[in-house]
Amino acid sequence: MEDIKQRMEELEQLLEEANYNYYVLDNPTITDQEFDKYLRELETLEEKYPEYASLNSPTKRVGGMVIDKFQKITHKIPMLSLPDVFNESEIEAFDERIRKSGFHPEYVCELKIDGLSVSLRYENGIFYSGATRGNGTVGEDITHNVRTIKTVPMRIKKPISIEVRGEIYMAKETLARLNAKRSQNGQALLQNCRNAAAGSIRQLDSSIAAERNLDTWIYHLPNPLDYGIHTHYEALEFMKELGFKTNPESRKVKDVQGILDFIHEYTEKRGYLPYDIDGVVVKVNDLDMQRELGYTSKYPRWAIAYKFPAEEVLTKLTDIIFTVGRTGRITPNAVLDPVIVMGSTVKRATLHNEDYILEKGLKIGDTVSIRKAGDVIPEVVEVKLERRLGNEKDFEMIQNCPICGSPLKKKKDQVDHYCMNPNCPARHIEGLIHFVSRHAMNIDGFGEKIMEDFFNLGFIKEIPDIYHLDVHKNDLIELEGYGNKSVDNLLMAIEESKNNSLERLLFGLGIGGIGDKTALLLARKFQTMENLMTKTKEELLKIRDIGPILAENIENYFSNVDNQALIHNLKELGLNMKFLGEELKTSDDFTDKRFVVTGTISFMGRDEIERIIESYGGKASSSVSSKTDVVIVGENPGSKETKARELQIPIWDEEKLYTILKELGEI
Ligand code: 3B8
Repeated sequence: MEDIKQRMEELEQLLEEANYNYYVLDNPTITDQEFDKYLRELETLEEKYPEYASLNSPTKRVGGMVIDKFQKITHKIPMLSLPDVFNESEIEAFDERIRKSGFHPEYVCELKIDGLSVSLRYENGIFYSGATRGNGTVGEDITHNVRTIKTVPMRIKKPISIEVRGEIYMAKETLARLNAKRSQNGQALLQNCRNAAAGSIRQLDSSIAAERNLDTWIYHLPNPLDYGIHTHYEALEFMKELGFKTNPESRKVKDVQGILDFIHEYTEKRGYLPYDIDGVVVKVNDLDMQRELGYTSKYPRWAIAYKFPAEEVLTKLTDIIFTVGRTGRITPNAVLDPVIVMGSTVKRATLHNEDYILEKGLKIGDTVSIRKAGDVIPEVVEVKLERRLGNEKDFEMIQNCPICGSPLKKKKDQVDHYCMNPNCPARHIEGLIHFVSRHAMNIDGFGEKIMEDFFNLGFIKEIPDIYHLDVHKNDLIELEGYGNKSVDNLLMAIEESKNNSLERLLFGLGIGGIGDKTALLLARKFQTMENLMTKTKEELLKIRDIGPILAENIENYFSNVDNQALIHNLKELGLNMKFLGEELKTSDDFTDKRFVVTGTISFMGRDEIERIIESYGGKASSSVSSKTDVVIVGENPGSKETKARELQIPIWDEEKLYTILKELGEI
């Protein structure tokens, strides 16, 4: 036993060391195969001997721990933020203030990482907790997620107790990859690296943080005196020696000129760094000096954060076009001569509403400055009046819906205009979004926003247009946010959806009252679209679970010539019109009966039992009523059994269920 415990400790150390060399030093010492081999050996041992498994084992870095809420952690030393400055004169004022106190400071310049601050605590060299800044006094316990960050050591090189602080961030490339995936799935894009990192850390399930490949830069030691350290720069070196990832760009400078040089250098280099920075942090290097300068109620007096100005680029506003949302809301959009802002091409920017345009005084043909709000969403900052030539056109708000032509209304005290026509084709969007949605045709990568874009661009007006989208392929690739690859994936998903089983199409058509369950029932019962289309109300009513309203809706839908044409059209386009799912088995015991399963069945899980019931055309529900045919009762059944007895509903015990399943060959 001692041997095993020892081997497990050895493996932990070996893997942790390999992790450090790979992620922090960027200098792998063993191959991936070796790493996996050791990791698997440790996993196997941990499964067999959970009593020896360490909470900070390298196996825990893949996540899997789920908490139900964030606990609070009180910071022993408050976790403050830095005062922002925006120009050279404010930096000079900072230096002057310090010199006036009689000091001759040396400074350390650091990159200001755009992430979220974290405090890490270690007890006797072992990782103990991770906490957010919170309000500076009390933060949130994010230990489970921090453990998944590969550059956070689970044991440091000295067996000491220590707190260090730094920034959790997401690399630019990681964000790009994550957003590409989100765009394919129709999810909203994450605005910037900071939001992405913060969102990942705020997850209760640590598997999500683990997948997000977060990283750290450690830059602050709250208790330097405990370790006999006298300058901030030494503190950085000390933390690096302990195994933390400290930023290699940090530099000692002698004076304001040194600070300005550093700022200019990184204003240039910023775009080439693999992570986002939003400025430069300047700290007094000498720790005695820091202590004497002290703190205000909010900030240290010995450090400032210089923030880079947002990059602004000039371009021409060539037009203002209007789009209609799902709710009928009208949005004006700036059409711009394409320009590159912070690394990507901008051709459009939202102008929000009429008032926004009037406030900015925009005319068509104006030269405007563009920047990216939150570094992602393009925004028109202002018009360059000095560039006006006199031939610019006044902006005029439209009075009619660009889609249906009906008059627009502005609701009282609101800024937005709406198309009020409930039959406006813009409202079709809702039906189109439903058609591609998960439980309907399940077209991966086709979210609400994408449908709105395609609709407004006129690429998709009716359901069949979805299957003609390939003719717009080149236009799509040109659009912001849709790369070559994501367009290919989308077109492929659309093509694949043609093979869906009938029930998905049936549900997707949006026939009143037909949910996914009813669609499945109908598809299974009638097998083909053709067969279903010719059924009368009376024939439909014979099916259990189809009432008079549903039967009428179905009959009405299929007797409408437009709908018949739509289905014909879809068939021509190659959509499958047959039921492809599993055939129902039948059994006198299960078919067409309603069941409630309650209590614990010793030989099978409830989900499995319900699945079997449904595979015979029975129905499993959760509450007992007079409509229930059978209640299956396991151990500790509770009130459902009592109710069944009150209502005199037949009860099956474990044995009875077992016998029936055995006879049917299900076990
Ligand atoms: C003291 C020192 C706050 C910070 C600090 O890259 C303090 O040092 C702080 F009260 O917020 N974002 C950095 C960064 C942030 C801080 C810091 N150093 N490099 C950053």
